[in-house]
Parts: sequence; structure tokens; C-alpha cells
Amino acid sequence: MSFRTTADHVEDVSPGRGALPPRAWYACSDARSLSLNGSWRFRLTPTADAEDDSFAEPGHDTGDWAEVTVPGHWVLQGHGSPVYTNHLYPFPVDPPHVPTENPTGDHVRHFDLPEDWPADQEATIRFDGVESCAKVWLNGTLLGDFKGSRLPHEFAVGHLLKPRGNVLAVRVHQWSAGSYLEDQDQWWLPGIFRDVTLLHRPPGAVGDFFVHASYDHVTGEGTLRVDSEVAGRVTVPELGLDLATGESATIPVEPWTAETPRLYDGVLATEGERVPLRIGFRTVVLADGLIKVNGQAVLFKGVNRHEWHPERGRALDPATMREDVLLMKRHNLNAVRTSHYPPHPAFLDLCDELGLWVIDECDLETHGFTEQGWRDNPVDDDRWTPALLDRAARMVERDKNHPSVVLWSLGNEAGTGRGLTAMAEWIRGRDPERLVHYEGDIDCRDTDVYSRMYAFHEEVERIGRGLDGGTHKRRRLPFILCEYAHAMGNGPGGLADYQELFERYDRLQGGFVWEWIDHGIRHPELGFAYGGDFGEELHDGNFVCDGLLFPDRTPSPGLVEYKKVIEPVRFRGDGADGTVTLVNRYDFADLSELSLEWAYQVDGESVGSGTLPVPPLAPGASADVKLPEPPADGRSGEACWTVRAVLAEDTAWAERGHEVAWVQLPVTERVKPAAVAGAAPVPDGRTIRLGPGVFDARTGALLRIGGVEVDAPRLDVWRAPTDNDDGAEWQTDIRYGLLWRKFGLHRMRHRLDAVETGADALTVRTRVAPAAWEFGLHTEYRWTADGDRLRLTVSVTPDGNWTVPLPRLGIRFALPAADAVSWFGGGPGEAYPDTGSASRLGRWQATVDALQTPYVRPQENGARADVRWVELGGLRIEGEPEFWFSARRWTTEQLDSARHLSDLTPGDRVWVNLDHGQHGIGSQSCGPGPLPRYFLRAEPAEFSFVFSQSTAP
Ligand code: IPT
Repeated sequence: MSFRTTADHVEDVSPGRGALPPRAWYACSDARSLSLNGSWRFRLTPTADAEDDSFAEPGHDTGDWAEVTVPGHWVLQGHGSPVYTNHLYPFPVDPPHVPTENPTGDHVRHFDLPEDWPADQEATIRFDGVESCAKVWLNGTLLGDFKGSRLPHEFAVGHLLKPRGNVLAVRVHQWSAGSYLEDQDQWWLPGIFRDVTLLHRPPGAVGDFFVHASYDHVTGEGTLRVDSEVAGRVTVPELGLDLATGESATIPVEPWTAETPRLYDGVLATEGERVPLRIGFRTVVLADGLIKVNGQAVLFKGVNRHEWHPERGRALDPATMREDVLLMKRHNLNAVRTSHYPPHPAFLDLCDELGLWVIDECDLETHGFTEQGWRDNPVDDDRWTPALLDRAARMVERDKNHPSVVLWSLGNEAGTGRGLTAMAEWIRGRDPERLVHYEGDIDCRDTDVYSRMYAFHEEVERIGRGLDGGTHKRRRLPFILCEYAHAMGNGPGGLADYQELFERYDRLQGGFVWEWIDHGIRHPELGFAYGGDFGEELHDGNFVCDGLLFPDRTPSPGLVEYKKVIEPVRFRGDGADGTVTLVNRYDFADLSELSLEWAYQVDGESVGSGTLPVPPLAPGASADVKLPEPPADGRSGEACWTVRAVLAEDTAWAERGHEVAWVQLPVTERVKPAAVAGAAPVPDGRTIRLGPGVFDARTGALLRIGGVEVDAPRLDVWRAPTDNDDGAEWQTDIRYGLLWRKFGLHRMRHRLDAVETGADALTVRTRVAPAAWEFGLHTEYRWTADGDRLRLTVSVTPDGNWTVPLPRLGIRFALPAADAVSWFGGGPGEAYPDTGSASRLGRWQATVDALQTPYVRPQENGARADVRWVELGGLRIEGEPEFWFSARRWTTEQLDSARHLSDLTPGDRVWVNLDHGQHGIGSQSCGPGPLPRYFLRAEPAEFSFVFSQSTAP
């Protein structure tokens, strides 16, 4: 092997030289292996050729080098820093050239073989992932070079191994021709970020093998055949099978599905090696215009998963991978798209074991070429086709034995072209037993499924009804949203509306929320860092924090909402007539894993609970269940049933009692607050007293309620815009977050028109409006009182030409202190008009701090919905009608100007918002805004609050 210069390969479009052909990946066998993970010697240089190759020589002294941990990214270990761009290449676009400034990490690992390592035999070294380009030497001999960051590369090394003092040297370049193919929306993180393993290959060892395990849903039989490069035998003791490789057998089996992940343990034994197999029998086809598994159409309740850890980046440990799968299962997800590259293979083992449908996506994205109308796109340039085919082959060969993988995806956002077609053709030839996915192929020339991202509800409905037109081929294909519901910041809104469409139209086979986790990087000062926090000259800010999990894997309200929206048991019913209807919405499973629990609540407190029989329901079937007689404990109040489906026994993914689905059925209506009248306003010098209230006589501002001082309540329409309010910068649609600011809704002025004392009321008239504009809100505050309660009725009448909805409508005031909060209403988490499915009626407690939702970029958050009453800071506040409340230790203005959570510091007041309305959330940070029915329009409104001093401690 020879190169013109030491760095020639970096800008070479070829996939590399010297690696062995790709083959099936397995974690372990009875052949020896030696992990080369751990501490490696490390030297960072600024260009690809700053140093010659001599570091790879066995005698080279690396004594004064730094150390890094492998797997890992050097930029997260104190050498250089990460860079975040969405789709723009962070270097000049001149393929295949890359900048001269090309951070290059020389890695050296010294190792001895274990005493009992078999002498003089073949061995390989496997790299599971290196970003973006590597050149490898063992004991001074060049093994080769490779690109394809999230794909394995294996080199034969047996002839070079010594019992002691081996030196493995790896030169890694941050930028290479391969970078043009890896323009995914994520941090650029160079390094050896997945495992490095020395694998013994005894004579007669297993080579590549392909497990074909299909299921015939008509006969209930599975057919197994294992093709193997090296002949041997396949045994599956549980099925009594003992077959030659290449031979097939058909026998009754239990099928594998994501809901019932039945695996059979087997062994592939060749003369030199025994490899454990985990076999799942299932058949994936496109039939009747639908994706069917084992004869049944599936509905994907999916998520896009990037690999992410807030300290280790894309170097994930097994525990984190398991945590991801467990969190997915516990939140009712059944599918994952491995956006936008094949994950660590151990993740797929977990999907097989615990049950998730997988779209396995190739490591390919050339999104930056969109800026030049896709001209010179590598996927439509024959010179790059070998690299594309290499990537397709490395994915398929590595992952083909996973029953969880049901679709291969060619990549993401790479335009279209001959290279993609070549990949699709190669994949179909190699694995006709799975379907092919790619989103960018709008005519579906290369794909088996019509896939789109961020389509609006309306268009999705049209597609569901088959009224979207398109090529003849496309019209016959099923539809999925490979990305939707952009979970950036507060949101996504509109999930339930999408789910309703997916369930209504057969052609719609579900979707994959964008995305699983915020890619925030833990930072000593900022909490979690995002784009721009490392001084990048080009970056896309917090667009990298758009997941259903916060960076530390705490579920966000968006995930809690998604769990509710996709719950596999649907309930309908009428609390008053005491019947609840259950619908089994699984595609394959019955309800035998579940038990049903009921509780009867009066005013949010449980007065009785018990269990109900679970009807034996086949997938899709429904049945009525009679609720018991309501417990008679003599209490009157607002009554409702809560019925919950929980796990009857421990499962592999959650414990017994874990809640899967629930419903609340109201029995009686809410009891409205009693009338508050009778007391007369009493002038008292500069103040006016009314019941427990003390007001400023000149301004009508409330100063005190009994012993509790307040900063006077006033009308408030402003919320710190969410990422979804602001919308994405490329959008031509109306972006209300920006318009609200343009129209000055964040700087409304309050003009005092009158303070009037009547016989039994104090009335304050105002006009609330922003500078520069003629529109405003006439706002009247009418105060009445009895002995110890004070009622405020706010009447709002819009004035002028309102062309935007309001962010919120309610009042804001401040309390000198508040910590514990309790309320009767929706909870436990936040809810907005189009994100409220998971909010349930109850008595809830929290602290002011715990009410905050820690979105990585601070923004409106934490509102609790449907609140009947709340107690905090010595006050009790009842609403008529129900209201939203939030409380924080900073003002909305401070929240609005903060860039990181660390910018928010508690002041000496607690700011409370009581809202009559909130504008919807939507997912316009990369998709549609809220549906019109969730708009908060400027319209006449009236709402009341009753204040009293609370008896709570
Ligand atoms: C889409 C990308 O596929 C995904 O990687 C991510 O960037 C997402 O958007 C936004 O977070 S592409 C977009 C142009 C719709």
C-alpha cells in the first residue's frame, strides 16, 4: 500500500483501503477477544500532515503525550472543541476538498496478548466507529485507511501480532471527503468513539452469516435457514432443530413482533467457532399497499434517535443504550428510526430483546448541497458511488440478523441521484426480505414507502384519503412521517391531532417524532451548552436541543404527552352511567399483560379504589366494562372516575404496576366558587379597604390581601416565546413569536382611565396597549368582597385592528415569598392547549422551583391547566372558570432574555400568572404552528378569581 503524501487518503472519495469485507456483527462467541478500549496515548496536531507517520513505529516515544479515553471524542476530553451546525457544512463546499486546518488526532495503544492467547493464528482488529477518517498501523505496518464514521471496519492482523509489546497506532482526521457524506444535524465530534476490539479468528472460524427466519401467519410456522460463508451447523435446542448451514426447516413457532419480542436462542457452530444466535421469526412485506409484519399492518409510534450522552457525546455505554430502550418502552413507543446512521450494534440487540421496530438508517447525509440547489451532490456523482455502496453494505451486512430491523433507510436529506438508486438496488438484491425507506425520494422511485417529514395535519389527512396524487407508484404505497412533531423546547403541540389521523386512515402507518434527546453538552458554567457556546464561527444555536428527553435523560413534558397520545389501550365512556369501553389498540398483543384499576375522586381526593376484570381482547377489539357503584362516603363535590391499565406482572422493561394507559370520566360537574359580595369599599386616607383587600386609592392597585402583601395584579399577555412560537428561520409562514415582538406585546403599557368606588365594588378601568400601534385591550378590573374573600373580575374588550393572536391572557402579580404550592386541577406536569392530553385532574403539590420545566434554552414553561384552585404564599385563589397558573422566581422578561438556565437567578419575589387563555404550542420550530382551534384570539373575555388567605401552613 502506498500514498503520495501522508494525508492523500483524506480527500479521496473512495471508502478506503485494506479493510476486510463487511460481515455480520456479533458481540461475543467462544473465540477469544481482547478489548482495546481504555486509555490511549494522544497527540493533537492542527493539520492532516503536521507530523509524519513515524509515531506509528514501535519504538516511538509517546511518554509526553496526553491521554484520551477510547471510546470517546477528543473534543469532549479537553482537546479542541465541538462544533454544531444543522445542515451547513462548517467548511467551504468544494468536494472532495477539506480545510488545511484539519484537527488530527494521533492515537497509540500499547498492548500485550493474554498469556493463553493462541499463538500464531489469525486475528482481526475491529473498529466500530471512528469519525471521520482513520489510518491504522499495527507494529509499524500500515493496515489501511477508512471512512464511514458510524460503520465497522475490520483488519486482518494475525501475521503482525506479538505476544508482548504490540503497538496499535491510529491517525484520525476531523475532516475528510467522508465529511461531505456525513452532514447530519448534530455536533461534529471527531474521535474513536466506539469500541476497538482484537478478535481471534481460529482456523475454521465463522465468517459472514445471514439468519433467515420468516413466519407464516396462516400456518403459524416459522422457516429457518442460516446461510454461512463457512459451513457448519445450526442448533436451536428449544425447537429441537439441528440443521446444516444453508438447510432450511419449517416448524411451529411463536413469532417475533415489537409487542411480543419472542427470541429463540441458537448456536451457529463451524469447525473453529461457536456464535450464539438470537432468532426472531417474522416476515415483513408490502401487501395491499401496507407495511405488514406477519400478515398484520403495523402502526409506528416512533421516535428518531441520535446517539447522545451529555458528557460522552456519541460514545454510548451499554447502560445508556439500555436506558434509552427502557424509556421508550415505558412511554409506549414501539418504533425507532436510527437517525441518521446505524447505531452502536448493541442498541439493536436491545431492540430485538425488548421489542422495537427499527428503521436502520445508513450513515449518509449531504444536506449542505441544498444551498446550491443540490448541484455537485455526491449522491448523483458516479465517483462517489463506491463510497455509498460501501456504506450500504457495511450497514446491511452488520445488522442483517436483527429481527427488529424491518426497514433499511438509505440515509437522510441527501437529495436524489444515481448513487442512491445504486444503494437501493444493492440492498434489495442482498436482502429482499426487508423494505427500503428514504424520505427525499418524493416519487418513491427507490423506496417501498412514501415518507415525508413535518407535513401539516391537513396534508397528512389528504394523503390518508389518497387524494394527494403523486406518481402511480407512490399512490399505491403506505405513508409514514419519518419525522414530525419537532420537540424543540416547549412542545411539540398537535400530537394528539396527528395520532387521530394515523388511527383513522389505514394508509397512514404512523410516524417518528423528531427527536429523542436534546444534544446539550454538560458545561461547568452554562448547565447544558448548545451551538455557539464553544465560539463556533458558524452554528445553529439551540436547534440541537429538540428532543423528548432533556440532555440528562429526564423525560420532558413532550414525552409524557406522547406516551398518553399513543397509549395502546383506548378508553371511552360516560362516568355518570358507570360504563367504560376498552379498545385494544395493540397490533399483535392481547391485554393479558395488563390489569385494570379504578379510583373514585371527589374534589381531587380519592375516596375509593379497586380493580376491574380485564376483558380478553384481541388486537383491535373492544368491550364494555361496568364500573362499581360509586363509593358513598357522604362527601359532595366534583366527582370523577380514573381508570388505569397497569402491568399485571413485572416485564423485561418495567415493573408490575407500571401505568400503560388511563382515562378520567367525569361524574358530576365542578362546584363553582360561592358568590362574593356584601362588603363595601371603605376609603382610608391614601388607601381603600374592601373586605380583606387594601388598595391604593389613586391607582386602584391592590396592595394587600389580609396579611399578604402583593405587587398588584394586572393584565398580562406576554409569554417568553417558545422555540415553536419563534418558528424556524427558513419559514415563510407567519411566525408569531416574531410578530408578537414586532407588535410590542412584550412592552404593553397600562393607561389608567378611572378608579371608581361603588356601593359594593371597586372598579378600575384601563387600556392596555403597546407604543407605536393603535390596537389595545380595554381592561376593567372589578373587585368585590365579603368578610374574608376578595373577588376580581377582569373584563377585556379588544380595541382596534388585531391581526395576531395573544400569547396568553390573564393576570400577573407578585408575592414576597412562596415555596410550597398545592392545587386542584390538571397535573402533575405542564399543559398548554395542544399539549394537554397527559394532564389529569387531581390534587397536586409542588414547590415553586419544581414547577419549572428546565428547557435548555429558557422559554415559557410550567403552566398547569384546568386549575380550580391553587394555594401558595399564604393565599388561596379560586378561578371561575378554571384557569392556567404558573409561578416563578423571575419575571417573564428575565425568562425571555435568558439564553441558558444558568442566567436565571431567583429574585426576592415570586411571580404568579393566572391565565384565562394560552396560545397553542404547535411545532413550528420545524413544522406547522398550532392548529387554528388552539389559537388564542383577541376577543372579548371575562374571567374571575377569588382570593383569600389560605389556612395551609
Ligand atoms: C430535518 C432533518 O432530517 C433532521 O436531521 C433535523 O435537522 C430536523 O430537520 C430538524 O431538527 S430536515 C429539515 C429541513 C426539515
